[in-house]
Amino acid sequence: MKILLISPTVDTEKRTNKGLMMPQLALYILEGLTPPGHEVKIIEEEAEKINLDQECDLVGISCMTANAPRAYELCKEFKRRNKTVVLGGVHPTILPEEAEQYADCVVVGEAEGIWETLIYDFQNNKLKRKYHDPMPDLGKYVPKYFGKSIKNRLFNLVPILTTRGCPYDCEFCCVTNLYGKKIRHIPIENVVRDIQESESKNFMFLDDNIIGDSKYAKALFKAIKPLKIKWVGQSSVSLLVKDKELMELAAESGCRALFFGFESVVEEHLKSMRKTFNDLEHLENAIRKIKKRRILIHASMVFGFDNDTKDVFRKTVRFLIKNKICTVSFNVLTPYPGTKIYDDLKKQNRLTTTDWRYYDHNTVVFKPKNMTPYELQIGKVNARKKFYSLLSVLKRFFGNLYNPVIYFPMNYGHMKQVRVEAKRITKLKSALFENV
Ligand code: B12
Ligand code: SF4
Repeated sequence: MKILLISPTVDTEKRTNKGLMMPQLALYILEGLTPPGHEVKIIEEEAEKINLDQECDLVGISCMTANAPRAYELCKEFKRRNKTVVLGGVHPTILPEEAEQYADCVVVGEAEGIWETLIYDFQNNKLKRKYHDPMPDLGKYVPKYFGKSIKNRLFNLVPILTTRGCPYDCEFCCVTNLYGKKIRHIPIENVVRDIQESESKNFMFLDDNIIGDSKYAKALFKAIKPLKIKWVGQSSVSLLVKDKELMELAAESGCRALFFGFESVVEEHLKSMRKTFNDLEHLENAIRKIKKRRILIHASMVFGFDNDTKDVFRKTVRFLIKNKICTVSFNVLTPYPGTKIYDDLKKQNRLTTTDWRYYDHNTVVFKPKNMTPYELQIGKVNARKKFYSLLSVLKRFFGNLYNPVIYFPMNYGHMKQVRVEAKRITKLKSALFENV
């Protein structure tokens, strides 16, 4: 049987160079779970065009919220060609009833423990409308050998996973809703096996918080240290610096950069968050400690919380430059379905669109409390512009001297993206911001 696995793009007019993208792990997991004897083809539409008429028996599409409209369009096209389509991923998991209107079958949650059964049922004409295993055995997680698909991709980074689930349940995030509050683990020996089999030396751990369970994380770091790899990942800043041994083990095991969700530098807001420090002084101390370990910091910031006023952009950029942060993602608060923020804003009649294409962390889709949607949008673009100005890149370099090989290409990439983003917002102005 021929199986086509697709990650749809958001904008079919735009293509990204595959060399700048990391392989979509979900599709490779599905390939790895596929029983022998089937032919699997993976298409990442952001980088390549899909031939809708190609020969295949089953189409599996993975989507998050922003590419859900395109995923639904693809469902229609393939069904018109008499193909059977299965939808899975973040968005169908949160809104399965919506996804069922377009696909023959919807997978809610994780594919481990389901995909093989689904294929068997399909071959025996018994495909169900919905599959869901609420607690799959993560020991079954088998990413397919990536082979040439990762060669010449972003820094040859291999995506890898060790845990699922997050206890924090932040009001703007759907992860706890997706994977549950309990942190579940992939056996460490499987992680070591996957690292060795990939034949790569560069890895990106996709866990929401690689140190969420510190006992497991310490054992993992000890086990991977002898493999002499370099890795980047996401972690909670407070958990990391509170545990000296953990931080040392992370650095010794090859950690080169960490992605931290700082989210805000507004102290009233920090106080309400459980996953970071509740004042700026502690956060600044933590940054210094992490840098001492020669770990680059990528911070994720979110604008648009109810306690954000118009000076939040200036304050945030000042904090990030002062602390010489390596790179930053500037996001706008996005009320993804399945989050508390979505329910609250919907009740308060503050959503300005439910066109999912715009639910991407980059586009304002609600009425903020202390500014207009356009002020929030342009404030975010300008904050990014300022942070990635040449002067700021040079100033911040002095706090990141230990890894120029990552520092400069990453900052250069963002500098180029700033112009693209400004153009996109000018284009969107009449569609999204004129009447709100
Ligand atoms: C790592 C990550 C990234 C990496 C992706 C690396 C890569 N190429 O693999 C990077 C940093 C590039 C990234 C970028 C973005 N991300 Co991201 N990302 C994540 C993160 C932390 C893990 C995703 C992941 O790969 N997990 C591992 C895989 C194996 O899990 P999975 O995708 O859920 O797949 C499993 C099941 O869902 C299911 N499944 C999935 N697809 C399918 C399909 C079929 C047919 C079937 C049967 C089953 C199935 O089976 C899989 C195995 O069990 C999640 C948070 C999370 N915990 O989910 C956010 C998350 C998915 N990202 C999010 C967002 C918004 C983005 C961006 C839009 C942000 C931005 N503005 O740039 C971009 C979009 C990039 C793009 N073009 O796709 C949001 C999505 C919210 C939403 N409702 O849409 C999340 C949930 C973060 C959050 N807390 O809000 N991301
Ligand atoms: S933002 Fe991070 S810490 Fe908060 S619920 Fe989502 S994954 Fe967990």
